[in-house]
Amino acid sequence: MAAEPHPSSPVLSEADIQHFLSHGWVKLPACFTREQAAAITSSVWTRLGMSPTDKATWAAERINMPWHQTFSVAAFAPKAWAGICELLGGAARISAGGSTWRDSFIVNLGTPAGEGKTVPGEKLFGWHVDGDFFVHYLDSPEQALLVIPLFTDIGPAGGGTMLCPGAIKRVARHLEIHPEGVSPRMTPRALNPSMEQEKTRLSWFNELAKECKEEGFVEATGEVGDVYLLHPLMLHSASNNALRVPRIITNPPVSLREPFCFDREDESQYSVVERKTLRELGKSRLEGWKIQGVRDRIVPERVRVQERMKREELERMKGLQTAVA
Ligand SMILES: O=C(O)CCC(=O)C(=O)O
Ligand SMILES: [Fe+2]
Repeated sequence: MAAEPHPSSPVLSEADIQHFLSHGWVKLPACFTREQAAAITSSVWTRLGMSPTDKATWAAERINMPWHQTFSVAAFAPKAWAGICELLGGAARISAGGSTWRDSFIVNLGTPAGEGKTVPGEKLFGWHVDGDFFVHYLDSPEQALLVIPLFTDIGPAGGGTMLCPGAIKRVARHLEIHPEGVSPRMTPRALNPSMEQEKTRLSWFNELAKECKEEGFVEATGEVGDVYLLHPLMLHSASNNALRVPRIITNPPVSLREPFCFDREDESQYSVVERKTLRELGKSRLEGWKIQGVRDRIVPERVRVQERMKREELERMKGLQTAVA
């Protein structure tokens, strides 16, 4: 099944595309309304078992919630869907799952100790590239774009995702020289042949972010309805929520029907994301580059954790319904 059709009129200006090619990200404002956001997030606090107005109930700093519902991006946020298609070379290249979003919210509540404290990018320890569920190659289709829809307003130091655009070239180069595949934490296959989830922290990524300090970090701030579209190799990290205004986003993956291609006869067929990858590698074409491993899936620990969380959330929602009835 193909994804939703490609919208006819472009939403990305030439300046947006140039911005993506230079920085690896673009922000599309006002892709959905506050009313839409309010409706889709209406049960978040019941699901969490916390109160938005009582910080004493905020039992965790950040929560990656499980999902209950999926909804069409084209219907919910047509502008975002158009932008996604334009960066990836058209809807026909996107697999069906990539045209839906889920209510798997990522909530950042901050901590009492972190309140009022600004933590710069090089001091964060959560740096990573998304895609904990597959063996990574330069052309991996599983996570073709990183999308961040904002379901709350996010001010500076308000826990917005921190981006590290300078790292894209280093991640791309690492993948180019490891066609045998690397783990989601970038360990070459020879050092982790079974590709099992590594217990080690995100040290490869965290060191990389420190190296990129001079190039600077970008905080994904904005208003409800804004949507960030990021290159799939964009290093990013959760940040400290100094404001302690609850921050809610999601990270819906977009996957492709076929891997990215960096060896196209017809240059006009490169997607914007492919052009950015090539640009970061300083090449116009990767002639003959091929993966030398299997495109394996990995089941991350996250899945088991979220299954348990989902059962707990359903219990809380049932409890609420009983109380109301
Ligand atoms: O919470 C954030 O700002 C980032 C979350 C994230 O990158 C992830 O869950 O993969
Ligand atoms: Fe992430």
